[in-house]
Amino acid sequence: MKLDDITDDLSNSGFVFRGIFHPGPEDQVPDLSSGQSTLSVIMVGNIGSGDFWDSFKRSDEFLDAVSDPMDNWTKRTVGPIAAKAGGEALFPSDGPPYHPFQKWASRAEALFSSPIGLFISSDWGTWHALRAAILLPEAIELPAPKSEVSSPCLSCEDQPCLKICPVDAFGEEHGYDYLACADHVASKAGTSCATKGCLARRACPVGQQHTLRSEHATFHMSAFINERKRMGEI
Ligand code: B12
Repeated sequence: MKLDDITDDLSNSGFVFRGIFHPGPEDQVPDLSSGQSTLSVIMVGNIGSGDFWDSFKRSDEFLDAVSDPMDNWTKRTVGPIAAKAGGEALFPSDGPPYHPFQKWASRAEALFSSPIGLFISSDWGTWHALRAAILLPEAIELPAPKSEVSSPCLSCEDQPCLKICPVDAFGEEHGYDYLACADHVASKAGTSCATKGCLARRACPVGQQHTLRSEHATFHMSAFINERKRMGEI
């Protein structure tokens, strides 16, 4: 199976090929369930809303309003693409313990940790997500490396992402205070975060053209808040 066939299958379903790497022991990539070693890992995700959101909105999972619709649709769609390629898929929601998807993604393409914890690309900022990793038992030839890129945060003097959060959810001392964040997003004062996406994320000047559409942002923020409520955390 050629890499082009896999990337075509992914893009025909609304997903974006996010790069490929050959794992080493430090990457903590498991073997396949058949016992074969994983020799290549293909990262799958989305950038902004784009085709991904439109494809998801047409899915049975979205239309039937099942629980965890995006995760379920992703599993139903990417699982068979991985199997057709002779491999199997892992998902970021598998866990806890969770697989280190951000670390794997940064092995597959130029991604860097940002001051607010999300990983950033110089092309699409933080407006991307990871949806699956396809593990393959063969060492697929890696595409030619692109020219060296460094983190856009290194040349960002103002760091507006760290100044704008009304509840100071991101701080050097406390890391990401996700409960303060959730409390705010669930309150009237947090309507902007709840309907347009995290203010700190939106303050970043990088990749603004990939900002999520309002309905897509609302979907993720509602899921974040509803889960905190279900867990009795807020
Ligand atoms: C657990 C988790 C959370 C927890 C974090 C709990 C905490 N302690 O901070 C909660 C539920 C709060 C959360 C929230 C969100 N998350 Co989250 N989360 C994960 C998950 C499933 C596992 C992380 C993990 O344990 N990794 C393994 C350990 C070993 O690695 P680690 O580096 O120590 O992991 C830490 C960070 O990933 C951090 N973290 C996770 N999410 C977020 C989000 C923010 C804003 C920050 C600062 C930190 C953070 O928490 C982890 C534990 O301390 C990953 C998926 C994955 N498998 O990686 C997604 C993931 C990291 N989350 C992601 C996102 C986008 C979000 C949200 C922004 C989603 C949304 N609503 O739009 C929200 C944040 C709300 C906001 N301000 O907008 C993306 C990040 C993509 C990127 N660009 O880097 C991931 C990769 C999922 C995905 N499908 O792409 N998340």
